[in-house]
Amino acid sequence: MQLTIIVPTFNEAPNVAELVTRTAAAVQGVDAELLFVDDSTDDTPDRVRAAAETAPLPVRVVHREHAEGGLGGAVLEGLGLASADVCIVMDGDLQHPPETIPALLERHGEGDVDVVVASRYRSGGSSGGLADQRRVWVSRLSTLLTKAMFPIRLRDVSDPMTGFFLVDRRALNVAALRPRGYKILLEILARKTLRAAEVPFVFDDRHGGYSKATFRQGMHFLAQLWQLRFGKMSVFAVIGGLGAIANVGIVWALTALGVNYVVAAIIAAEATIIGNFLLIERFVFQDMRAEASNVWWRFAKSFTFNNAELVVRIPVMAFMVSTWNFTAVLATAVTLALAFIVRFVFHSLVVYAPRTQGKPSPARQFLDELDEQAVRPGEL
Ligand SMILES: Nc1nc2c(ncn2[C@@H]2O[C@H](COP(=O)(O)OP(=O)(O)OP(=O)(O)O)[C@@H](O)[C@H]2O)c(=O)[nH]1
Ligand SMILES: [Mg+2]
Repeated sequence: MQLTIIVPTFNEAPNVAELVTRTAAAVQGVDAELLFVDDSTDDTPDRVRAAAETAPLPVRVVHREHAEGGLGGAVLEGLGLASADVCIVMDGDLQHPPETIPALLERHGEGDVDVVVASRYRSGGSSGGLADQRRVWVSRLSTLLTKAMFPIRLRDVSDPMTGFFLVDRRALNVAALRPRGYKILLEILARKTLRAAEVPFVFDDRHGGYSKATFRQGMHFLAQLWQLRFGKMSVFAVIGGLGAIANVGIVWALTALGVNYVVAAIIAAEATIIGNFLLIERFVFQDMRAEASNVWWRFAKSFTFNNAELVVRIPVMAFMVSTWNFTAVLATAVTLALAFIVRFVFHSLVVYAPRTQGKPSPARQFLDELDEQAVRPGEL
């Protein structure tokens, strides 16, 4: 097989038949297959099976029960399941016209690149199908930001955010890719220096169905971008910084309401610790959660550490001021910086440590048992 066309789908039933027909026509004479990786809650898989019966090329659908990693996860799964090494990823809503496939193949056929991007921003291309002016600006700005962050790896790519591209999976380290977020091409291009080229395409209007792009995905994209560029530690730092601001804000608000300042400080500290934990779960260590201990246990470790840190940092500061003659401000800054590093290391190595294969400790067994009992459905 020469080519696998991977189509991630989430509730695209009204588009399946036309997509199969147009794709089949576009790849006539090529030994190709169509592979749908589907997370739908509608009858998209049935529509695919129905279309497969009369299609002139092999059409497969893999329906995923748990939709791991959303769109990005679906594409990665498709890359793993493809029969051909040369894969084209294409949306299921016909915004990516299958008629562009021959141009992608032809460019790849020149033999000097691993990735061919279908770009909305090359001359001859168009982003006309973006739903409204706001989406156009979001797309433009995020493209600009992305290119600024990866000036070298994205040198030849004008549209790193497109979901329409050809990739030779032999050039990838598929295992190193993280299926978070919407922008799998960015993940592919940013991880490793690949040889890339582009062909223009006209981004069409959605054929049928509804958009799954949301503000939340936009936030995920920013987190993804940041992580690719600066790694986990910087996201962790940003969250820590936000926590410090929230901390001050809560103390201010509570004391303004007449709450005693010590009580206010304690409430603020605990609230920030919990908020921090929720944010790092979601945006820093999300890819390590599956292998780590359960969420309550992680929370217990994180919560204990942060409270211990609070308790330890003050005497250390006092020691620095009284013995080493540090100013209070300098002592605060130094202990905060040290605490930040220790906290990061503790979280990555302890809180999110992979579960051990051997027998868990008695304390751990007790907590797991408690956890299991607590979530068991009640029998009345
Ligand atoms: N398998 C899978 N596919 C998804 C998921 N979310 C979106 N998709 C598919 O990914 C493609 C792109 O999603 P769209 O909703 O069209 O996103 P978009 O093109 O940025 O937004 P619009 O311009 O509004 O269409 C479509 O084929 C969707 O069906 C998901 O969680 N799992
Ligand atoms: Mg779309």
